[in-house]
Amino acid sequence: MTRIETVLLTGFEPFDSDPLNPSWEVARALDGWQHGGATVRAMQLPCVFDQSIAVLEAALHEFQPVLVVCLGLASGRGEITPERVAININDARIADNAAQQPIDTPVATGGPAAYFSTLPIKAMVRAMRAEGVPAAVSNTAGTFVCNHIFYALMHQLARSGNAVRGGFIHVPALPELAAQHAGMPSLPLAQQVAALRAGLRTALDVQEDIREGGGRIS
Ligand code: PCA
Repeated sequence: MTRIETVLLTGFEPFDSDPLNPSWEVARALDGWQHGGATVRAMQLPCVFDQSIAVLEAALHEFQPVLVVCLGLASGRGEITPERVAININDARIADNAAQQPIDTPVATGGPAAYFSTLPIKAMVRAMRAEGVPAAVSNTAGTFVCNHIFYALMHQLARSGNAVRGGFIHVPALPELAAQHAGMPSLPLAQQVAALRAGLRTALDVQEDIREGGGRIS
């Protein structure tokens, strides 16, 4: 029997009274996309502390993916940003979709302060740029539900002890969202999807990340 390899790609439901969440639009556009014997399975996560982790963990258990990439919206950013680091803190500036607003609580009690992404983030950024899409490494995923799920994912993968790669990518607003917020940068869906295809290809094919500057002063 041929083993079907799954790439789990998650996006979030809308939050903060937005009508849509680009991260889910990108994920679902890639549902069923294949590369090198692996097939993308898109899944929507609730924008809710803890509940999002339960949904993710159930999906990890069910699909036993070979690669896991979680997506979220970072409105205000104009580039696709693979995240470098997840930190063990919840500090919500706004309430989540279940009206919870944790302040300075751990994602996982007793867990390490942080985890690094195990995706080849520099090579992914290069591949995305080669598609003509603005991309950059980010050194903070914030302290809201995106960092929360990123940390929980890395914590789970670390504890499972297998070599499954995982990480988180923030995506910009779509033009239809930016049209409601003056000055908000955006990228069209087709460009975001093209960048993610390049990023996923890289994450599946490239073992060693490249050595290339990705630091920022701020
Ligand atoms: N972005 C939020 C949570 C859900 C989403 O898409 C964040 O950056 O934490």
